[in-house]
Amino acid sequence: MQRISTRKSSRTSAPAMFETLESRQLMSVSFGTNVIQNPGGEANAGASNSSTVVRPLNWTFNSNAGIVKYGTPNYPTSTTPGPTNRGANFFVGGNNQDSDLFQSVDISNIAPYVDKGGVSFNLSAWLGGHLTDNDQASVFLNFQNSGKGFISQVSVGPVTAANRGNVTKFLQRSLTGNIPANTRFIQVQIHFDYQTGVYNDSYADNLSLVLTNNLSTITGNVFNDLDGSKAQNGAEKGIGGVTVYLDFNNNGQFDSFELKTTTDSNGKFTFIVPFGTYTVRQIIPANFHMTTTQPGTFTVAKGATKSLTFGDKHN
Ligand SMILES: [Ca+2]
Ligand SMILES: [Ca+2]
Ligand SMILES: [Ca+2]
Ligand SMILES: [Ca+2]
Repeated sequence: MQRISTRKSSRTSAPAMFETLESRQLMSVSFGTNVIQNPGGEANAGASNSSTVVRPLNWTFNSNAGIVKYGTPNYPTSTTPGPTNRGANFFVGGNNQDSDLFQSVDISNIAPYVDKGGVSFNLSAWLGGHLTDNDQASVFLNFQNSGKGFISQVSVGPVTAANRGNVTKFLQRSLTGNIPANTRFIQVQIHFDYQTGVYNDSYADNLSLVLTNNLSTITGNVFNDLDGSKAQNGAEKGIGGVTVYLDFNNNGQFDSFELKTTTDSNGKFTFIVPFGTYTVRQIIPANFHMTTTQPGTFTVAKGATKSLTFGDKHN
């Protein structure tokens, strides 16, 4: 029980120490690709003995966590059961105490989707250890708000000696879930839990964190079509303050149960919606008429964006 409480305190209290270093990490994320930088410890050369600590690029650290080269005596080799594309190095706990590696992923640029509960994640990692030694690695995702305050946590692992059958190897662990609303940073934390011996023999490699947008975007603009050309040309500007709505019953008018928004000062509008079939209309400003063709009913796929343009000309 004492071991568990030690691990908990290292998870919850340690991260705040690394604020400055973390803030230099990447500033935006994309869907459908691994958002972890240096996810396999390959960005710099690992240590080739147990007394040297080499820190992996893109990660901050706690205690003696680092990277070691495969094939270093008494460590896993290129043929140890584990990931096929393992590269030259793996992450390791270091000497005889708990340790961690941290990386903060800034997801502010996808906030509108996150806050509607529309972004899921898939986390996977290869986690390993040495023979009967029960040192064990886990990977946590700490979901944090804009001030890096804690929201919630999920994890994969640990992989114990029993899980490995007391054989030196890596096992893959993965988890899929939904990112909680208000998350702006995902702190990825590899926790190396020390149990026995003179060295923390917990290992990790090939981390992956892929985000999926389960919502769709309908976006566009309303412009002042001064010359009636049906295109926004020359100095024609957007029209702000125009009501644009999703005409759910397709009756050509706004009904109280329909979703609406208002164009910004540049005439832009955006709806974030479940994938499906929509008809978008504007409430044409007084003394204007629409020059462009009313967009028809369309289907927008999961994660896709549909763009529309409305041109209006003064009567
Ligand atoms: Ca690697
Ligand atoms: Ca050990
Ligand atoms: Ca025009
Ligand atoms: Ca309607």
